[in-house]
Amino acid sequence: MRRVVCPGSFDPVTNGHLDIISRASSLYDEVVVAVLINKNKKSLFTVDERANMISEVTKGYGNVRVDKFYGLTVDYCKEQNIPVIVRGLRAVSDYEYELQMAQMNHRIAGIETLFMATNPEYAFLSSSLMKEVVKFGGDISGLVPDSVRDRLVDRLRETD
Ligand code: COD
Repeated sequence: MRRVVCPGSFDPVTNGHLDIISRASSLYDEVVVAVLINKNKKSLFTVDERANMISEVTKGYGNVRVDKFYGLTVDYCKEQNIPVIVRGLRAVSDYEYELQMAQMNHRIAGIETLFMATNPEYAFLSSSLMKEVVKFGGDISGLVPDSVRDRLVDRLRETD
């Protein structure tokens, strides 16, 4: 069975993330979306909330599973016996960091990275921009699933 890991912060999941997940799901038998448990980074949503939102919006795909992990992505890949990581590349600015991570991951664990060119329709999306736009009252409809948009609005209102 051919499996791939799609790791990330997903705080929260956007239509850009979903585009990569959906395209990976047509290439592989199983896509594991792995949400990083990062104790040092302050996130808007808890890791469980982020994972639940992804599960909800990917439930239509028969071959997407959501999990959480702590530590190195390559250790998670080894533990799950998955040899490939998929990453989306939005722009040249993503490239340097992604290349460095891919080369390190290959060097220390032999894990391959598959880069997917982002769909231009979503190339400008990032979770942090979504939060900033909502915080100041902007409309992000069509850029994240509606259920995620509503949760983002509620959460940012609560924390205002
Ligand atoms: N369109 C398409 N793809 C997108 C878009 C978009 N608009 N936005 C984001 N993506 C892609 C990203 O390129 C990435 O592939 C994925 O979606 C997840 O993105 P984020 O921003 O939610 O997640 P990141 O980039 O913060 O995740 C970083 C990791 C958690 C993967 C990384 O920090 C990591 O592996 N950490 C664990 C420790 C480790 O192993 N470090 C690396 C050592 S070499």
